[in-house]
Amino acid sequence: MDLSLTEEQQAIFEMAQGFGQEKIAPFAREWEKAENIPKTLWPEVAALGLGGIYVSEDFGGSGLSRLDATLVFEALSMACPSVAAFLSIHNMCGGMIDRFGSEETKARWLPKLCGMETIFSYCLTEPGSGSDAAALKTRATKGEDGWRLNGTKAFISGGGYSDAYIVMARSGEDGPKGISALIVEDGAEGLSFGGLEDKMGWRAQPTRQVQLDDCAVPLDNLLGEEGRGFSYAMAGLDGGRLNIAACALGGAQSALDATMTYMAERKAFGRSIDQFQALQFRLADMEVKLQTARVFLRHAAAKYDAKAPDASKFCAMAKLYVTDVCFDVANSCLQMHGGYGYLADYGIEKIVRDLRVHQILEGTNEVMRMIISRQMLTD
Ligand code: FAD
Ligand code: 2MC
Repeated sequence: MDLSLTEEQQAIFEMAQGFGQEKIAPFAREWEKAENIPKTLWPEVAALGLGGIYVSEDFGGSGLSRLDATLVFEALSMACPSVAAFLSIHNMCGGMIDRFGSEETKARWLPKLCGMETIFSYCLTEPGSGSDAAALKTRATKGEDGWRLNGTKAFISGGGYSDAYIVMARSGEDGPKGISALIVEDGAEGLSFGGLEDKMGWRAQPTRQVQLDDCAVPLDNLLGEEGRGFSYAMAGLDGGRLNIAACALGGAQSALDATMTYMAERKAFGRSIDQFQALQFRLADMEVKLQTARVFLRHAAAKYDAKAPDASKFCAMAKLYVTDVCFDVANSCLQMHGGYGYLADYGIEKIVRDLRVHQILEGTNEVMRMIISRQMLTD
């Protein structure tokens, strides 16, 4: 399989990288302090076609591949993993609507999603169920005049900030087959939010509980078919995991780039620290880690694009491998900065804090091992 980038893909990467360096990087720390990404950013993101990267062009998307999307998220994440990852969740929702929505659903939601007039969040996790997502308890009851939703979603990225939420809720029996996916608009009767979570990283984007108290949702806000919501949620996460891995890669690459510059300037024992072979070997190890992570991620994305039967397993493997390796690289970069790595001004500690959660969310890396080993034992 040839994984070298085409000219067009190279241009996509450079466009996203340039945008990130100009419009995100200079403000990343300010937004982290404010715990808010200004909404004025999103129309600019949408103007570049990044609001619906793999949504079909018929509905206002860019119609790009998942491999292309990994390039976008790697490049944007070099400016700020938290902002890039927030956009990746919105895009995951766009992919789910594009793939599973009826023509009416797509026509209703996708143009505004792609234009980022409607920012989407994804609500699967609950206070009592994270890894065991199919045990969710939020109830969706269908009446003649619409759905009523009752329950609480935990850790929602964009909770209280986004304009719409894809909520996985139980409309039927226990287990995965009793779950439906519904679109809940901000302002819906019975929708409220918990307080802002005080997090280690990903601080620029708000995380809150989403509370549904007899929340009124129109009948036609059902995504796809009743009872299929869990499969839609899992399918969404296959691609989401590629994106989350790509965001880890961009963060780690920017940490390594900054470390190379720093090592050439910092002196100890009469020479710049990049002259010590022990540290040169660490650089070599980090380069190998990032290059293998990149190739493996793009291979998994190509599998997804080709609809390969083992694509889910490869998405899980890429998420596990890339996020672990990238956290290690970022952490090593901090070490090679000495005490300065621990100071916010050098930018490395933020990357370490941001990347840590990539090993936890969109399925913990233990859950990734579960998906991989189950598939191995089935094959
Ligand atoms: P638990 O499921 O309670 O797991 C606890 C520990 O046990 C973990 O180490 C886990 O790997 C391990 N474990 C559990 N089961 C097994 C097993 N069978 N074998 C081995 N180990 C196991 N969710 C959303 O739906 N939408 C969002 O937008 C969202 N954003 C998030 C943003 C942040 C900053 C964070 C921290 C989380 C977010 N999440 C979101 C939730 C995230 O997906 C969950 O935290 C994650 O899936 C883990 O669930 P849990 O926290 O309940 O951990
Ligand atoms: N694509 C499509 N369908 C899938 C699928 C996939 N990748 N994976 C599973 N399914 C279907 C599966 O086919 C089955 O349907 P059917 O019986 O019709 O064949 C159904 O879903 C149930 O599958 P399982 O039997 O594998 O379900 P199980 O309860 O054992 O759970 C597990 C599987 C552990 C993989 C899942 O619960 C999981 O991924 N947990 C982690 C949760 C998670 O990733 N949360 C992330 C929240 S979002 C977030 O963190 C953000 C930051 C946005």
